[in-house]
Amino acid sequence: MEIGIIGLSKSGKTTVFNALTRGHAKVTAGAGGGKPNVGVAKVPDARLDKLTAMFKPKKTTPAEVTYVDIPAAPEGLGKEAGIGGEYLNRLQRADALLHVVRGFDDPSVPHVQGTVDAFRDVGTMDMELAFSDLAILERRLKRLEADLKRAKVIERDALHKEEALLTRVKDALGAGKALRDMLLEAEERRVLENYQFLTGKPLLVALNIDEAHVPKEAELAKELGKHITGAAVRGVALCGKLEAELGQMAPEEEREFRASLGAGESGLVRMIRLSYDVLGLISFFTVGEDECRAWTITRGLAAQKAAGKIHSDIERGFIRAEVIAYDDLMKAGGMAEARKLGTLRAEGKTYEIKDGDIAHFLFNV
Ligand SMILES: Nc1nc2c(ncn2[C@@H]2O[C@H](COP(=O)(O)OP(=O)(O)O)[C@@H](O)[C@H]2O)c(=O)[nH]1
Ligand SMILES: [Mg+2]
Repeated sequence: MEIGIIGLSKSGKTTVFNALTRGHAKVTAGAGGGKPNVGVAKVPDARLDKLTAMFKPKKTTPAEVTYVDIPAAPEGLGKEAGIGGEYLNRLQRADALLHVVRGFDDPSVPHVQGTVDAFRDVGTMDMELAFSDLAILERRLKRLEADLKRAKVIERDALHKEEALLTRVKDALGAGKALRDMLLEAEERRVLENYQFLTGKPLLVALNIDEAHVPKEAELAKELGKHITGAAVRGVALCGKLEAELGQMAPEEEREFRASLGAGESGLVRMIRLSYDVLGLISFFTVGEDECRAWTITRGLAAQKAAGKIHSDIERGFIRAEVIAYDDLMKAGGMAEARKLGTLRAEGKTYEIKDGDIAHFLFNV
């Protein structure tokens, strides 16, 4: 699962990327360029911490989300020139987009549109994404028209169907509706998936606020919420610069510093969780003396498929899963007690793994 970072030039994309991945990618006041930065963020999860305390494993492995910071934003981005080329290709490959919006005031960092206005920029990027999709739609519709002229009778039906679908999407986009908010049949979604439309991807909007505004983070996030809509859109406010600096500190030092600034739970932690959430992902756990680990799956996955995340042999030779809900394990205080209480139970191949389940798979190959 990969999240592509987008935003106007100098909105703080690389800064936020560094904060998320505790990385050291070069922050530029200038144009930037070169290869994309790819990094991994560990998903903070208090449940995994509790399981680690219970099982005292040699190793704890959290879930991860991959972020991609694409440096060479096209010159015209934010000026209705559209998104194209390698930049577009990279965005199309992402499972979701993270839009970093400039909310910080700093006269030494110029803004593409001259002034700092975060909510204007939220709208600008929505337009850019829509323009990009519209350009792809128009090209495809033109080609379909040509194909239809040459098509055999038996091919016509499918082409007409696709044409009608693309026209519907185009009209909706033109009316300001993102693809992710359109009501579509499963079959239609499948057809559209091939095009990797940007407005069809889940979107996370990060308002990159001023250091001075950190104590007002929650309030600003709420304000941001009024400017974003849709089921697959989330918003968060954080100070990228501060989070990047805090990320370089030792955990204890970070906690003290955060408290002294009046900063609550890390905006970053919230953002990573929301990334997970917006992608429709959940975690299940495996526990033991060697390792406690969080595994990432999409919601609704059957036990046998989930087992395949660990190893293909476990999926192939799946016999059954021993499963317990996180809360039940905490209530019982341990696996042996849970077994006695009957909350540790056996489940078959098709059991749908729930968020927070602790699973042990029995298999035979
Ligand atoms: N004051 C302040 N400056 C920031 C903040 N976030 C980024 N910057 C600065 O803005 C400039 C552009 O940041 P960068 O992350 O390279 O932006 P990008 O072009 O979107 O990748 C750099 O000089 C950063 O130090 C912030 O929260 N506060
Ligand atoms: Mg950058």
